[in-house]
Amino acid sequence: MKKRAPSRFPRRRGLALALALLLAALTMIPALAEQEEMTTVTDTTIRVNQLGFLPGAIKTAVLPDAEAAADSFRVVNVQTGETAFEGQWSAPVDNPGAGEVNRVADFTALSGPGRYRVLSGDLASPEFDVGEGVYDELFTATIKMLYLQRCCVELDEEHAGTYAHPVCHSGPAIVYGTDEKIDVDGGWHDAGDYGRYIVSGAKTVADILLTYEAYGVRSDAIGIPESGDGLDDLLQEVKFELDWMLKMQRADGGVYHKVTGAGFPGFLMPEKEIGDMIVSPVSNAATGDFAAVMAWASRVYAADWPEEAAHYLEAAELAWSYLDAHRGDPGFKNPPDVVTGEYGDEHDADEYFWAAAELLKATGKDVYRQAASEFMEDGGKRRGMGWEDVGTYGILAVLTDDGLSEDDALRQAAKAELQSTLDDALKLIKANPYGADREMTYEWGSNMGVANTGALLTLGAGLLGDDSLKARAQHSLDYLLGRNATGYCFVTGFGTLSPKHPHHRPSGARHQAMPGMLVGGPNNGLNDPTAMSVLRGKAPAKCYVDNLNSYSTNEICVYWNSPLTLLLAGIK
Ligand code: G3I
Ligand code: 9MR
Ligand code: ZN
Repeated sequence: MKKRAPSRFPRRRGLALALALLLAALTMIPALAEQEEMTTVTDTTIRVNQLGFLPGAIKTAVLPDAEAAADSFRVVNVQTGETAFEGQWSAPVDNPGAGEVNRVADFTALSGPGRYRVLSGDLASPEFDVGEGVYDELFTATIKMLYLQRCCVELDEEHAGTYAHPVCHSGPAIVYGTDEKIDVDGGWHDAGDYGRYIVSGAKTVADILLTYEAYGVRSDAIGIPESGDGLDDLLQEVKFELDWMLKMQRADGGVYHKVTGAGFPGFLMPEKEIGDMIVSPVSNAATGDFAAVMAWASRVYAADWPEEAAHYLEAAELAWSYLDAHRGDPGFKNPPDVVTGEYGDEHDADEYFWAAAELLKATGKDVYRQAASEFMEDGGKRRGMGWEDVGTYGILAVLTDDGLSEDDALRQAAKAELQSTLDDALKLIKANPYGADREMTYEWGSNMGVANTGALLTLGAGLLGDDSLKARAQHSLDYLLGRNATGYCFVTGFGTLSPKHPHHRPSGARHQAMPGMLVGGPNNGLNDPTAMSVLRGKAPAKCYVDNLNSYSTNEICVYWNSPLTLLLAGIK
């Protein structure tokens, strides 16, 4: 405790001073009201990560219009009113993707816990926190979201609240073009629609397995029905998807691409979509992704679920034998009368590479080592951690394979590839004041790309022995949580300004956004009628609209959430 300084004023003067202060405080009330007003998030508001920062993190805010504020800025503690940090804005930086000239405020040195905002002239940022645990609630919510997307089971009130629903989409599904009906119950609804797709599910599984393996994250308190049973909730949730994936495998090892209705339903709760479920044909991409995540899971689940683990490995090897016999098959195309998500992919060398790398890591067999080497060039270098390009997952598998020595040629090639992937991303991040690794193109689901890059930076820090990479991942997170050209924190239910009308059927049906979902974000392809009508002419980084109908900017997906989960785990 600080000692109170003796008063420099005699009593009477003390009273006069108190009165004067009171008067001053009263006259300040309009100023305070004004201050409240100016903090409403508008296009000129200072952009900042609306959740905040861990004490040791790089901390920055961005001024969208370089001309709009004074040269200096203050970071004020909103509870005490004290200025906790003062600094100068950077020189103006061109930001063509946003159509802006920005300035950056760096207040990394501020590390004391508290709730703050950045002020400059008559501009302010939203409030944010500095402290341990600022991302804990968000982390849990991003995983809980997967539970809320579970299909073919009842979600009860206790665990799903507003989004509780009876069993949906359950029962035999028709294998396209045949009379055969098969049981494919289980798995997560992909996104705002209720389809269940192998390639996007595999990407989600990969990110959660990475969260578990790379960072040792364990939780028995996600708030799913299995919580509290002593087994890990991340693995429980992923197992729900894996066990569905197993049902999507044909006897010859090939894996069906997806199971969906013939088209997309309206904004109904899932149990109200009652048309036939159709299993679309096998694809190499689905089979490769399947082989990769099953081989991976066989290692991770061996301790707690040995029987399942053995089954996963068997399924992975069977999938590989299918792939081996089907080299060169064309990529998946929607059958003429199925119009749900296509997830078409003409290049399968990356799926072959990832599958071979995971199978090698799980079994050590020479046949997979040869295949991994064979597909390294065409597949390993097809960078990506998405539904389409997955080379980077294979690279990560090779780099963490204890069976390969440090100087193994495959490992050396993987290391060089990871280094150059990250170098390229960092160049883009450094050139963009908002920290997205984007220039003039923001693709459908660009937020996944940003989250992937942040997640890869944190993983790269460990794998390449460079701690500075982890610190830089903060830029990706800041972008997603509010320091961007739209001013939105892109996760529903979090931050000061977040999407209220995501393209997500349960949210639409209940007229309330389900929390913890990362929306797709800016997409200057303007790939839906709403985007076309309201975003035309906007700068690429501003092509986002919080509108239920804008599926190309405001949809949500399990595989957009999962890299955010991974990024959050890596930043801690
Ligand atoms: O391949 C081109 C590339 O050459 C080009 O440089 C780039 C420029 O934007 O575009 C690339 O194609 C894009 C493709 O994704 C691959 O990234 C298309 O423009 C883009 O329209 C396409 O978007 C996909 C969208 O489905 C439409 O097919 C999204 O990635 C994908 O996330 C989304 O997935 C949907 C499912 O179909 C259904 N469920 C919801 C889900 C999310 O909206
Ligand atoms: O709701 C669908 C969304 O999940 C998909 O990502 C998107 C693109 O395939 O399509 C949405 O469905 C729209 C359909 O394509 C066109 N008619 C309006 C549908 C939205 O309600
Ligand atoms: Zn369902």
